[in-house]
Amino acid sequence: MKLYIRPRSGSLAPHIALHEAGARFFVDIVDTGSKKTATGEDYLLINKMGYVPTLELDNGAFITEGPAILSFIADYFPAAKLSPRAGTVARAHMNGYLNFIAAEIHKSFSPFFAHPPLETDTRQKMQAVLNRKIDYINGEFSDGRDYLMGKSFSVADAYLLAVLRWLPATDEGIENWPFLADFMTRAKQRPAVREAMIAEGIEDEL
Ligand SMILES: N[C@@H](CCC(=O)N[C@@H](CS)C(=O)NCC(=O)O)C(=O)O
Repeated sequence: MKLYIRPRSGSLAPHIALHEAGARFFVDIVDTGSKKTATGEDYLLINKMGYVPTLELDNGAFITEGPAILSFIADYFPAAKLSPRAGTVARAHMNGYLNFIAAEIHKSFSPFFAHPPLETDTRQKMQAVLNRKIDYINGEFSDGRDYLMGKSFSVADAYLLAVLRWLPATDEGIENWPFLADFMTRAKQRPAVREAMIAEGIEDEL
């Protein structure tokens, strides 16, 4: 398998998931500006939108879109127990979290990486939009669960960690959401999370 990533972006989530699964995989780093990969491939032939992540299978198939890749990894490596079993209500709930993180949280962070930066007014409005979504996911942990699906770490947690680490690009800090601050501390103790973060050059956050 080969995972196409841009370090420190949303592709950190499948990177963590592959480490959690104990998968044998290669990483190719994409320059999302030039759309070339570190091994010299034309990335637009791999992912028509030119964004990361993309997972390439050993048979040459490509899987795009973060939640689809995460779901695939969970199903392909069942022994790693990175999701509830397909066809269960719990699995539907996990898919709900994947979609919420992708469509609501991930995309609400995007304006904070805009060039040129947002005007103060718009930035405040965007912060309020983002806060509301983070409030919701913080509240999910108020029942004492360790991870989104309960006791056990799932691919949705890998995605949640990958997006929450962008908070420093905004005007709020993780300390404003105590359940999520605890979640981040807990998740970063996992060997697979540490391996992926070290590989992406963000060991200073551990
Ligand atoms: N819908 C896509 C979004 C992926 C995405 O936004 N990727 C960002 C990094 S977090 C990216 O590659 N941006 C560069 C670009 O759009 O050119 C997914 O879920 O995979």
